[in-house]
Amino acid sequence: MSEYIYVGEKFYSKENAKVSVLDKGYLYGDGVFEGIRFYNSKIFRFDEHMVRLYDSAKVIMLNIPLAYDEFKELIKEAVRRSGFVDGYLRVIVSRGEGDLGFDIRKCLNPCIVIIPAQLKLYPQESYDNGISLITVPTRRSLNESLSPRIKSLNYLNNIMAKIEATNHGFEEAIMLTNDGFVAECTADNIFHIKNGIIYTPATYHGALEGITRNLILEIAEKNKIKIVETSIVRYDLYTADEVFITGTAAEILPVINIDSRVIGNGKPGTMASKLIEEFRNITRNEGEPV
Ligand code: PXG
Repeated sequence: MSEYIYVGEKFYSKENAKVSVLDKGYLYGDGVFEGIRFYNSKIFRFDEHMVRLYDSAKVIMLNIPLAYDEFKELIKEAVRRSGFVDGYLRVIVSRGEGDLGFDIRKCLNPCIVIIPAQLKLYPQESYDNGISLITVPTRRSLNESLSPRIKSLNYLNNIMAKIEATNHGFEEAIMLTNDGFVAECTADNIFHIKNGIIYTPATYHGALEGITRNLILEIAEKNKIKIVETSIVRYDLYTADEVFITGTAAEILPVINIDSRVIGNGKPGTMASKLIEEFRNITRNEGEPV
């Protein structure tokens, strides 16, 4: 049985990979994580993910018990051990074991988990034909309560939004800020195109600074397409020529309908298709070899 899931201090088989019930990650969602892709045995935008992980940890005052380069090496080893050539990595650092209270001073051993996996979130049909979205009542968490820029283990807010979407037969939800601006989807950033210009919610409106989002900004700039990070309301999405969503797991998905309004001509847009093509090119060629 191959041992490729790292927990605490060593690798385990999938069946034996376990964490303690006293881990604060389990008890309170106290920890941080990253979802990373590797293509053709090369880890995509590895440093960007790792920097975001260390930044999230810093904000919640969690000391990652490994030096940056050591951590990267360990992740590469997990990929090598898995034998997967293409796949997804879930990297987690939780506060570790303490007592049943909140005092982080009692948690002396943060727990690292690395899970290489193979993942297909959406069927091919969704990529070919596009998906439909619904705006849900659950709002993106307030900056003033828990910064939505922290990729914490506590995703209940987004899970509630996802439940609302699936209850209505939709795969993904649009989440608004408390004052009604479009923030993002539950695990994806959102973009729309109007008259050849690409728009996406600014991070101060609760959008995670997604690695795939950054890649779209980069591709647009390289191709001299104007791209604007700004305040967006539902009206802008309903009347857009094209809409698409991006995330490490979903990659790039065209959107053809939002809240029962047909987007553009109801088919994946040509500009989005070009971006997807460029995205494929980059993911095929870039990355840090394992
Ligand atoms: N917004 C949120 C809230 C996210 O959690 C993204 C946008 C996209 O960011 P990246 O860096 O991946 O382009 C995320 C991504 C999943 C999954 O399995 C993904 C995320 C979190 C939980 C699950 O798709 N993060």
